Amino acid sequence: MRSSSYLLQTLGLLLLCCTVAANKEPLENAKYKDPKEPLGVRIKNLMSHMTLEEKIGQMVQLERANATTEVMKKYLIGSVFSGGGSVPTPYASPEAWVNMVNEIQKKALSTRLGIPIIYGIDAVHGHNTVYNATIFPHNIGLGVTRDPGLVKRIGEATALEVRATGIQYVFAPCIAVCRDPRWGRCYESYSEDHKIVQQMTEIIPGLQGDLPFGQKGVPFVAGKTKVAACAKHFVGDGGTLRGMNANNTVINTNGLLGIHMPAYYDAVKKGVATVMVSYSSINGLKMHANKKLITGFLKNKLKFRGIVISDYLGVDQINTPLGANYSHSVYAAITAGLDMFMDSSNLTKLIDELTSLVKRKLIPMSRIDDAVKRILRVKFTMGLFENPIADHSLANQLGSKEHRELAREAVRKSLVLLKNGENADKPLLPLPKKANKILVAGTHADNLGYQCGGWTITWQGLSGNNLTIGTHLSSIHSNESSSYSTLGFL
Ligand SMILES: *[C@@H]1O[C@H](CO)[C@@H](O)[C@H](O)[C@H]1NC(C)=O
Ligand SMILES: *[C@@H]1O[C@H](CO)[C@@H](O)[C@H](O)[C@H]1NC(C)=O
Ligand SMILES: *[C@@H]1O[C@H](CO)[C@@H](O)[C@H](O)[C@H]1NC(C)=O
Ligand SMILES: *[C@@H]1O[C@H](CO)[C@@H](O)[C@H](O)[C@H]1NC(C)=O
Ligand SMILES: *[C@@H]1O[C@H](CO)[C@@H](O)[C@H](O)[C@H]1NC(C)=O
Ligand SMILES: *[C@@H]1O[C@H](CO)[C@@H](O)[C@H](O)[C@H]1NC(C)=O
Ligand SMILES: CC(=O)N[C@H]1CO[C@H](CO)[C@@H](O)[C@@H]1O
Repeated sequence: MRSSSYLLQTLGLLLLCCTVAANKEPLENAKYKDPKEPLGVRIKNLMSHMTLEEKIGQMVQLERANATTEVMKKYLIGSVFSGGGSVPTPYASPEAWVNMVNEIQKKALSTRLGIPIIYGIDAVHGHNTVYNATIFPHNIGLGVTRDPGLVKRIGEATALEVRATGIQYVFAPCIAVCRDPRWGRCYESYSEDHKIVQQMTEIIPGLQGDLPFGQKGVPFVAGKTKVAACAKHFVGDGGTLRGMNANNTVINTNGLLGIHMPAYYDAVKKGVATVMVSYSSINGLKMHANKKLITGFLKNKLKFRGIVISDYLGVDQINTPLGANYSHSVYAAITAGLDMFMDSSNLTKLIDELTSLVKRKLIPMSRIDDAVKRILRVKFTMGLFENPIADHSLANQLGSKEHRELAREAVRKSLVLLKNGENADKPLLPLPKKANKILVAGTHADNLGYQCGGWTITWQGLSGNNLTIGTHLSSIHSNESSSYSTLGFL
């Protein structure tokens, strides 16, 4: 009797352990650790070592404040990010950022498989969360420069500044085609004209590096001075009803494919590593639950092979109110083709739901494997396994003179003069060299924070002159070579 109950126990144990990795090869010299092995071999080998828990952990991106040692190790988290305005300390130096990111990275590296995290941040007009970073004009300004080469150089500069802080991933560019200026996030769009938005996807090879000759459409990041980019927000974010943010884009197939989709062709062709899903809906269906467009179009038709990431709590918004019927939301998002959840608030709920959906076979293991393969592909491709820890060697790139000069060039090229005076015979500009008074008007006139707009230090930007450095109004005042003697304020 004893031996049969032992058999039953063993069987039970085996069943319980059905999520244990199949590969029994010793980890010390596992193939995935060898950079000389081809990408496909490394991915396959690592996945053969992974348990369900380790796979699901890779699919979660947490806010830095939640990335405690306990959580990182217990849930085997694959990615961490800085939410809008989330900084190690106010005025943190690039060195302090590097140390913070490395601290979290070391937690990930100390887990069984030692899979490095990828750390993301909204660097949407320069490395805008970071004190003393170069702030470039917003996309709406860059669009009017009609200069894709300039935008590519801005991508290169931004990548260096982001790497200066130890970060490897940016949630940019926004390739929305803003069709209604009432949309509050219109400034994040290069243009209402999809052709201009398409040209400006040149920022992607700027951020990530140029795809090697002959390669097309594979996620690519050229090493330690480049960052993974993110085309967002897939798709139709700039086409919502009356410009209402994250609302419904009512459109037929021709409109969708002709206006909002074209820039995704360019982004994928140029090797964009990730795509972020939009909070908005298409014809009443939340994009986070849209299988036809995420899997059917982006993954199958455009052959996108990188990571599809949610927007923050985007999955919680599939059902209303926020967080309702969460099990269904997780199911719908994964079934639609989502690979990574940006979600800090409901970590244990998310992991429990996802695990349970897989164990109940409502989500096939093949879907989880597709997601994990994409995440690992990006991590291996960008050299994260070889270079997970950042050093301080790029610190002087943050806010460098060269980058500030590039920003000035962009500002000059983005200025738009709609009308110069009453008529061409009586132009108002240039202003006369000698004038007694000049009126500088408006709440933004003496406010660098306001002038920099949203996504500057914090999510919605800031007021005042304390946290941004730049050409201050007083410098016009004090400019000895100008003859303006009085400045008026409103
Ligand atoms: C659009 O906005 C309206 C008004 O706030 C809201 O009732 C509706 O649910 C929104 N639709 C979507 C798809 O978000
Ligand atoms: C959750 O959503 C599913 C699918 O829409 C639906 O069948 C189910 O009734 C919902 N459950 C609750 C509690 O709302
Ligand atoms: C995440 O961090 C924030 C800020 O520290 C905290 O308020 C929140 O409770 C944390 N959430 C979880 C799930 O740990
Ligand atoms: C800003 O960065 C530049 C270039 O790295 C550096 O020279 C300068 O000291 C920094 N300024 C502040 C206030 O940190
Ligand atoms: C800006 O700095 C000044 C001088 O240090 C201080 O008095 C003021 O409160 C600061 N303003 C903000 C918004 O932090
Ligand atoms: C001061 O005026 C001169 C001549 O107009 C100009 O070249 C220079 O850029 C100005 N400096 C500043 C800080 O505005
Ligand atoms: C499913 C769930 O609990 N969602 C919650 C996630 O966190 C946000 C913000 O804390 C809540 O509002 C949601 O209800």
